[in-house]
Amino acid sequence: MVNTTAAFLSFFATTTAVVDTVSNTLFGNASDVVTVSPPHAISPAPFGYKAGSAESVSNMKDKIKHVVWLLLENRSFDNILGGVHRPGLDNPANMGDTCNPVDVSDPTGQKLCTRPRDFDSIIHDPGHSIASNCFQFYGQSSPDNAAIQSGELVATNQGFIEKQIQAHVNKTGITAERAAAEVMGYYSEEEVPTMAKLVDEFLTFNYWFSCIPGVPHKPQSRLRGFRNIRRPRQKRQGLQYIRVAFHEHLRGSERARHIVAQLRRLEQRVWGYQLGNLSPDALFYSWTEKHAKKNVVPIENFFQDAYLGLLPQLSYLNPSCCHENTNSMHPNGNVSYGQLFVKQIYDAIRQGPLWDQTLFVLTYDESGGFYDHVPSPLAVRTGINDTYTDHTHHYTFHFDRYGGRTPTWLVSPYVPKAHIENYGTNPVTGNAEPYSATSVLKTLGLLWDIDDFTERVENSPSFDHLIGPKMRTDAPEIFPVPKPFPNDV
Ligand SMILES: *[C@@H]1O[C@H](CO)[C@@H](O)[C@H](O)[C@H]1NC(C)=O
Ligand SMILES: *[C@@H]1O[C@H](CO)[C@@H](O)[C@H](O)[C@H]1NC(C)=O
Ligand SMILES: *[C@@H]1O[C@H](CO)[C@@H](O)[C@H](O)[C@H]1NC(C)=O
Ligand SMILES: *[C@@H]1O[C@H](CO)[C@@H](O)[C@H](O)[C@H]1NC(C)=O
Ligand SMILES: CC(=O)N[C@H]1CO[C@H](CO)[C@@H](O)[C@@H]1O
Repeated sequence: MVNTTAAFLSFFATTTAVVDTVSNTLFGNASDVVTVSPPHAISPAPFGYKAGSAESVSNMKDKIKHVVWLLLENRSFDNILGGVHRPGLDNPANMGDTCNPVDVSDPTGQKLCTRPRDFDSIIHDPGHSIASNCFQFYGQSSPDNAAIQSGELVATNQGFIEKQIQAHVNKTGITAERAAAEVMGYYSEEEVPTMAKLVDEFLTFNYWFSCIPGVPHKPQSRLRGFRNIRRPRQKRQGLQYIRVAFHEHLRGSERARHIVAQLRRLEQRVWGYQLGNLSPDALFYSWTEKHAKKNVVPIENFFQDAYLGLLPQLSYLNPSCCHENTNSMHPNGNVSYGQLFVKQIYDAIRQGPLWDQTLFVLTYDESGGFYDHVPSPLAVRTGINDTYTDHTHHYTFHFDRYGGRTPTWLVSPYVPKAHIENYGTNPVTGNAEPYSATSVLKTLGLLWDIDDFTERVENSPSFDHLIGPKMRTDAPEIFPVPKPFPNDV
């Protein structure tokens, strides 16, 4: 098992003040940039509840009867919220712009920096396999795992530009500057009004990391349709563990039967929407296909049930994904389309009769190869024998560190207005621990008496204590309509 104390110490070591003087920037004047991440401390409890305590859980059980979980795709915190000026956000708007070298082996050479860029649609999908993420974080595709765990090798997030150049410049003929702008750029406040509104009105997590760095499978498999692909066992580690319950590989075990039985008690229903040959995430596993297919319904049922007050306990919403005209924000999907989807979901819950009993959780599955200035910390290993090997790069990943930082929100009349949440509390060690998708599972477990799925979930901070005792009555009735915007040329 990972020694979590060492893990956190090494993380702190990577995030203390780093002064990066840049003389050779191609765009922006991000010279003399100072990257200072705030200390990653446990946020004070806004209502005085201790996370996971009987009092806090009982309050949450009293207030929250329905959870709506929307998982957008493949964007980093800095990419989406980089230009949003609100106190407390650990982003370029507050901390200053930061840079990456064009060539990681030449750190004193040319650098390009973060700055607002207009890309409603990113056409050149950044690399986000495990090996790509290794390169982006450590400047090498096969970093020394032992050195990472001991703290000798720390993530510096310097390889994003070079990775994007490698992936797209020769292939498409775009300039290196353009490739850099795609991964280093962020949206201006005017371009992400829906996301800024969420920050102003509800609760934003500053340090929410994806469960694993990258995707342990070939992205191409998605294009061939997941249903016919034998899923790598490791896939379950990185994404929403809720899928684990339906995972065929677990079906034989006693523990799995127990978990599935518990979930079925919840009459769980999952909404998805089918686009082209892609099936909704919820149908990735043949267990769902065989036993719970009726629970996967078109997205219009969600709007109907939200407005009519018919929501089930858990709604898991699948946006459309991964190419033009889709709304998950995954490249090439337009950010404005994704924002409109978020607005529609908010409005439906807000206007419906269950608003005062509902918690809307908005997360991204991973950071998708977009730059973020906050290095990803080490994490409790998911299971003693869990590994994934990338044979091309001769790298074996042990599921013992988090992936990129992603934006995440809690939306409910019971969360504090305009609250920025930093670190939570690891329920096993009592130490500061970043939030992750496993925090959703931990919290749902407390809400509905479901066992922890894995050791990672056991060690994940819950967010029950962020649900207050009193309902807010001034939450906006509807959200503003976002606008499409042109791409930078
Ligand atoms: C950068 O600074 C130089 C000199 O101060 C100025 O001439 C130039 O316009 C600036 N560039 C940008 C993009 O702000
Ligand atoms: C791109 O092409 C140039 C010129 O042929 C070559 O030197 C370079 O290695 C190529 N880069 C990549 C990432 O393939
Ligand atoms: C891990 O793998 C070893 C060697 O194959 C095996 O003996 C052990 O039972 C496994 N442990 C778990 C928890 O699966
Ligand atoms: C998405 O945004 C881009 C950039 O503004 C635009 O060119 C494109 O037409 C939009 N729509 C689609 C379907 O990609
Ligand atoms: C974590 C994750 O898997 N995210 C998605 C990022 O994008 C690729 C496709 O490019 C998807 O396969 C992933 O599901």
